[in-house]
Amino acid sequence: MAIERIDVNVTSPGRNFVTVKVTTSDGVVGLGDGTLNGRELAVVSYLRDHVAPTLIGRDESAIEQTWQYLYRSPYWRRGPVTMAAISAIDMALWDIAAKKAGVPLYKLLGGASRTGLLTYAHASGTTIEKLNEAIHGYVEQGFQAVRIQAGVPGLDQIYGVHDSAPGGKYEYEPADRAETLGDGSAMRPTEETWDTRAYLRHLPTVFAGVREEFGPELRLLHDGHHRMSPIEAARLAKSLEPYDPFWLEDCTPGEDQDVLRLVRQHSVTPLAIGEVFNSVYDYQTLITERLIDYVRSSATHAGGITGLRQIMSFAAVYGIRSGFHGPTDVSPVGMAANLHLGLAIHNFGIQEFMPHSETTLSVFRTSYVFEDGLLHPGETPGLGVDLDEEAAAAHEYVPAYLPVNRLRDGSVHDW
Ligand code: GCO
Ligand code: MG
Repeated sequence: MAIERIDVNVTSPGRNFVTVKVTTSDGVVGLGDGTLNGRELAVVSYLRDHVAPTLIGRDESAIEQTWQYLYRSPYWRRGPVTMAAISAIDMALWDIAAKKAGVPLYKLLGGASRTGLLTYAHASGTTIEKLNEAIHGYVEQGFQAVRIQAGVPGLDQIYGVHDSAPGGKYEYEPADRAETLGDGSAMRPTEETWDTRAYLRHLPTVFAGVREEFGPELRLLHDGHHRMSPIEAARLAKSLEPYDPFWLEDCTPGEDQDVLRLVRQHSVTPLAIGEVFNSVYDYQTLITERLIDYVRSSATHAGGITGLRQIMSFAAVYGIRSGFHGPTDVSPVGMAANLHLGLAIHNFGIQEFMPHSETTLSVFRTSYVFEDGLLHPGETPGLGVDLDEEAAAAHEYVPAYLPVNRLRDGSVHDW
């Protein structure tokens, strides 16, 4: 049997998603997620113009070989656009293989290593009181772990912070419709202002307020979103220690791997990095020197099941665990891929879970389940996600970008 067709679907049910649909000569369909928030159409072109034509007629079961072909043969390696495209194809081929075997994908990956996946939710609030309200909502839903982000006095809108709807239902996820300028011919992302000193002073009081309300058991995570210098990151990691954080994520921009040595020298706060990485080489120093505790990549950006499994096998040798990226800009297809791999590998740690909106879930039909704080990919053969193409067609692509971040003096800062 062979790959007969490759279609690339772009839909925007609340936010943009890029989905690859591979159809085999015997009529089996596989789906893969290639969504790259804010740069979606670059991946679409890469797939339609440069990948799809080279794969028609090839054996769909040669997954490893196809991965190597797409990684090595273009000569230009890695990068978020290339790797998102490879991810989408790889996921679709694994989906097909598992559907043909008549089993949920995790069974092809070695079977379940656990009963379910410990999952964390995103709680946030402009004040500590509002944050605590949001956390109560998640605890009531059964979550055993929450990421906590709070407003900083003196700063308006900042990363990851909004006041939840009652019941802790999470609706915030950054990707603003681009602002249209003047005659509508130019578009720009929205802008935010940042002050690291104010944040560093405030965050320990947020952790203190949450611990006081919830006691020692609830796992608390925090995302620094790449905003600190090495010494600032070390200070923050150290100042959070009394509150027993589960992890501090992206305390510095991760591409400068060496600086994590400084953070480690000063603190025992567990560290998580990697949502913007796309290959095992981005982790080489971080893993071999054990400078992180959790791998933050997702199947959508790190080369699909094949690429992410490669990273996790390497990490396993060093006792480093997974904390796969699961924001709403990873589609339900990518989320399912994370879940199947997470269930199968030995070195699973925790899974991020921002539930998709009702609108998104009316286009992507999922079979994963959340119960007692644990996610499970379900028992449907393959990835277990269907794309309703008719419903998808009703939601046209909308240009949307993450905000830009500036210091008070106007300098561009990491967002
Ligand atoms: C997270 C992330 C996301 C990113 C988003 C960018 O930890 O989930 O930091 O919220 O900002 O994926 O596209
Ligand atoms: Mg993050």
